[in-house]
Amino acid sequence: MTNTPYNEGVPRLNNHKQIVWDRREPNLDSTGEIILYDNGTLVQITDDEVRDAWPDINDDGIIVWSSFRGPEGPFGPTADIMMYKDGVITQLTDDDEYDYAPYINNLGQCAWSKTLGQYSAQSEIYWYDGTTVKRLTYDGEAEAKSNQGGQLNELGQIVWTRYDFFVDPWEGEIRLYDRGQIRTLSPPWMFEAQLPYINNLGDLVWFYNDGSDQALVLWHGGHALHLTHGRNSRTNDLGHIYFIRWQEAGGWQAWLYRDSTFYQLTDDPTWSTDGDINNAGEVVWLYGIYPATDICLLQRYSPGDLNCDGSVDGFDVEPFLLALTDPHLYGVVYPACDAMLADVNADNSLNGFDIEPFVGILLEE
Ligand SMILES: [Ca+2]
Ligand SMILES: [Ca+2]
Ligand SMILES: [Ca+2]
Ligand SMILES: [Ca+2]
Repeated sequence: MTNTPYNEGVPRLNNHKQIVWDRREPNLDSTGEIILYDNGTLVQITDDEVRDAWPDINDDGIIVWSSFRGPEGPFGPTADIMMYKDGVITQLTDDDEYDYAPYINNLGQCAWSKTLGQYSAQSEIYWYDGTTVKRLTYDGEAEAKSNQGGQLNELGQIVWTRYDFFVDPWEGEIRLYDRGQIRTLSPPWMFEAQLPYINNLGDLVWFYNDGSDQALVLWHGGHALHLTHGRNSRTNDLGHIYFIRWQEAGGWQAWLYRDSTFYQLTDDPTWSTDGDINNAGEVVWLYGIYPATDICLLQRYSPGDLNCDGSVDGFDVEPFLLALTDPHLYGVVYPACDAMLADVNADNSLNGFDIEPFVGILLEE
């Protein structure tokens, strides 16, 4: 996606292959701008002297991020949550605390963390219901727990990590807000459980420290299932999971779990780290070692692109008919493609019902 001298930040991806990230001059923390990749074009959303960081985007193209525009705090300028919608930037928070790392769902609701400056180890989850900003957690100054990484799905469920940095070693647990109640999902023996992500089925992924490595957990149907070694996972609504794993040769590498199979996406000395996955099975991630980082995108051919040349047009008619009538022969003729790209109506079978929607795509072109 990029090959620049800039320090590109962690990318986030929506279901329309729009991607956002923050871009900084190498080794210069005081600035940063929000970049949007939209249908082949890079758009710079912000242009000011403050640092803009950690953007997220929903399917309506609404972008949220942290802007370090507030009064000076113990760690430099404090941050507020910004929202970009229909070309207009508005501010969701306006105070002298650190509001950081917002997430936005397709209902336009957001969740993020607010660090309470005077007690810098204390942070609480805040969320925006589309109209007003609300505080979700409050552990109090005496407790001073650190609630971080708030993220929410379209069922009104919010997840985050509740850290305790006042014990040594520190502890972390996975918290879920659901229908007015907050509970802990990770059992006490799951040491340093952190970074939960919930999809629109109510399934979660997170990881914990199992003593020798980082163990990836899938929470499904009220049960925690140990998946593999890895961390920093995200899942789409089909249960596909992006995660990273440390390997002796090469360091951090990108992995994909899809339909009960693990795929290693990268295998080279350049690190692949945090990323995102959408419902088309496309993946973006950060590639490189700070500050020389770039963005990678794993694209997929779209339904109807039966000759796998990146577009759906008249050249796809013949291979489409071959895929319908003889998928085996299709696989011989087009070994690098997939006959299931002819499943245009997405019902997992190849038959006459795919013809009309296929013609529909051709007429749109
Ligand atoms: Ca800026
Ligand atoms: Ca603030
Ligand atoms: Ca094609
Ligand atoms: Ca079909």
